[in-house]
Amino acid sequence: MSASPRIFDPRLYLVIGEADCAGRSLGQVVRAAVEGGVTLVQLREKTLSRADFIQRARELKALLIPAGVPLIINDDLEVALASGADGLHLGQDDMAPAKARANLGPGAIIGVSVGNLKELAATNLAGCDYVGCGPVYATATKDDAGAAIGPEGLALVAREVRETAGLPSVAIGGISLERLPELKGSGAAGVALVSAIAGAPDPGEAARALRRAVAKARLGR
Ligand code: TZP
Ligand code: MG
Repeated sequence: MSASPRIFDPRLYLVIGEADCAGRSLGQVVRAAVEGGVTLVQLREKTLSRADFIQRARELKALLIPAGVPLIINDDLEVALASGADGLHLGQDDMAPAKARANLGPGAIIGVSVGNLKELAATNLAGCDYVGCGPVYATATKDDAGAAIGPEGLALVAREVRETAGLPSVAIGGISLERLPELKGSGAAGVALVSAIAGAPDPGEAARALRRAVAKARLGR
């Protein structure tokens, strides 16, 4: 879809919208976070018109191209198509991953959210590249995130995803620098975060510290 993004690497996955940036601009926060070591960015805007969402996605894509970091769009296939983004992330209430794949083509990065083993069993992963798994911990960022499954629940889902579909899982929900070491041995290929980076006083330093913690916990290894 876009100019040679770096290969899919979910180790430190920033999920972000302007409302998450504590009054700063989205571009400012994402630029700092990418300098700090974020490997993948998802634009998650819940209140914008489609035209404004497309505009913001285009600006973000332009900012990410020089860094070689792919841009994923939350939920909206039309925004993904119109903005030249690298992929789409789908929730349980969104279109099937296979439909997204049919529209976006073989090179797109497509992910789906799964909250627990029961949801996983009911999800058709055909066409997916990764599964977002959580919330691992309670989170104030997403109202309807569902019950926290903890590192043990994450490990169960990640194992099932790997064994049945051969796909990587990315942990999400309430993950912080302090809690990240608890994910060691969970089998997750990376962590997806909103507030621990977007809401941090220094998003670049937060990303840098989280990258080190991801390596220390051997996620994605
Ligand atoms: N999906 C499940 S939990 C969540 C999303 C988008 C929010 C994660 O935000 P935070 O601030 O990292 O807890
Ligand atoms: Mg959704």
